[in-house]
Amino acid sequence: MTDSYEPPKVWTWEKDSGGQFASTNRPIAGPTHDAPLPVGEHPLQLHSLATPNGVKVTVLLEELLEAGHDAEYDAWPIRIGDGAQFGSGFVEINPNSKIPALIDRGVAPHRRVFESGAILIYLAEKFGAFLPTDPGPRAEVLSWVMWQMGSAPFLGGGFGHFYSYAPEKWEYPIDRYAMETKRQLDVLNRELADKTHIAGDDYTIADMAIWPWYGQLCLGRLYDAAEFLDVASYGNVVRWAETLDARPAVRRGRMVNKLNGDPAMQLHERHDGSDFEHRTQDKLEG
Ligand SMILES: N[C@@H](CCC(=O)N[C@@H](CS)C(=O)NCC(=O)O)C(=O)O
Repeated sequence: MTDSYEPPKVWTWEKDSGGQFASTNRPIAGPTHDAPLPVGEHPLQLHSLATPNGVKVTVLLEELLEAGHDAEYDAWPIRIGDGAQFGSGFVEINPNSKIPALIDRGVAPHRRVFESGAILIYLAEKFGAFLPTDPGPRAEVLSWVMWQMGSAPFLGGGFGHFYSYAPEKWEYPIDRYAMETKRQLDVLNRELADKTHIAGDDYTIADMAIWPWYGQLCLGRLYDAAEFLDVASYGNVVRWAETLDARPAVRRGRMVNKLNGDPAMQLHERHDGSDFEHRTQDKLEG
């Protein structure tokens, strides 16, 4: 990092900043092109991608289905590397241009929901599951959902960005965000010392919010950073992460709208429970 940079009086957008995603980063909101969204046959229409923020919602939907709720949904991929989050249809359902976003067409008027935490709460309330109704336990679950929403940008946008995606390795930001990420892992590790789940003994949307980020980090799936952050030292988080990872609905949730990696784990579009069997990329390409 050059230490001679002197910020100008007024920042202007003159060049992209380099690094992964630079081609889609921009300092203005709003749509860049016309692109109506597709509509499937189910009331719930999810537009997303299998990043940690997307996986939170697909895990919840698959858990709801597994528990017998009528939560059938269509899931459509938004190719953020190609700028699809700036298409007019997507911007209508999320003015912030980030996945995930949901449309509930089962209510009149149709309802849009954006921000993964808001989608988790909306679905948990709609189906009366994975979120207690008693004010005390409910406050505990919502506290952890909000903790996740506030904390993960330091992990993803901070640590992940500078450790994996930035055009060069700079010690200052990597140090700063590695320290904060490890502090957050320690928060979880202490909490999970005497509980099976993050908000108590029940599996809730707090676990579903936190697992795709911190659980997958401890399973070595995020940023290739397990060794660097010594995730093995957070034994309680690792145990919890492995327990959730073994759930069939979590495995299915990870597959939905996944566009890279093992073809057998990629289900680009999800319209029916049988798609996991018949429409993964290995089957479509084979
Ligand atoms: N706070 C948002 C964050 C969503 C988010 O950052 N989504 C990323 C993928 S994980 C995205 O769509 N990035 C595209 C972009 O920034 O242009 C949420 O939790 O829903």
